[in-house]
Amino acid sequence: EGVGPQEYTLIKMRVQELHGKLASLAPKVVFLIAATMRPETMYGQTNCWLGPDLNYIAVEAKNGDVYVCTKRAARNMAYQGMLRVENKVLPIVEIKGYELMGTKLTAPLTSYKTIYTLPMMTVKEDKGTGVVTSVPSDAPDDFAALIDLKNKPALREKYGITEEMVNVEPVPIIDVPEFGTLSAPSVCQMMGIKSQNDKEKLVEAKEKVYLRGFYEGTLIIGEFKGKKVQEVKKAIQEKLVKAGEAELYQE
Ligand code: A2H
Repeated sequence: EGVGPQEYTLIKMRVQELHGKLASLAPKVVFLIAATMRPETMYGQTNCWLGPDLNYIAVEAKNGDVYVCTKRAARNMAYQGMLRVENKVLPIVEIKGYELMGTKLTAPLTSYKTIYTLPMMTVKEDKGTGVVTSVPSDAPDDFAALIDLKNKPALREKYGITEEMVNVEPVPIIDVPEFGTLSAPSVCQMMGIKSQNDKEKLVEAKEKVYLRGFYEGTLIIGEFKGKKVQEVKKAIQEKLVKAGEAELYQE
């Protein structure tokens, strides 16, 4: 980890229907809050990752909406003035990741009208919000975890995930010299990565794709089509924040 605070863009993924423990929150609007370093990739979101065994809480945001994230993230949000009760965390619901699997979400910028929450074993409790948006076109971790769920019926069954929920494909959003428009899938293929268990290779793949995507990538979709990622990252972040679809967060 680097020195000093890390800034994340928090992406608000709206829960379409409130079931189970979330049902008691109606008529409030509930969001899973994903932390990303790559707001410019939100055009390619295909699903949302939660750690099945992590603990999540629901808390009230400034405007009365409900945010779902880890307790640790909620505490940071409270200190950053993002929650209704400042400097304090008052969970209105406590819930395990596995209880939220298969939740239908509406996420900004992606062409998928509905995306689903799915399990990823490597989601860390002590980073970001514990909610990770999945962009398999540009994130090797996301691509590997998605192919695992597609290839392993037993893994899907364990968490009540249907084939329909994983019936998504990486969306070409950024062109990277040599890697093409689906850089994570191509690098995973070149390196023989077949699962999220290929941990060492994934670290290497992630570095390659991340650096090249950021410094040499060009967007091929949306209003900033044809522009370099580096030049538009900030503009896309600001646009999401202005639209009420994202917030800035530090840790
Ligand atoms: B990134 P850094 Cl397209 N556990 O977002 C595991 N991973 C987490 C996490 C957690 N609790 N919270 C955030 N992340 C992921 C997009 C993306 C990301 C792309 C490419 C690379 C990439 C879509 N997933 O990150 O160590 C999130 O995935 C590679 C660095 O704090 C977040 O950004 O820099 C990134 O890790 C933050 O990791």
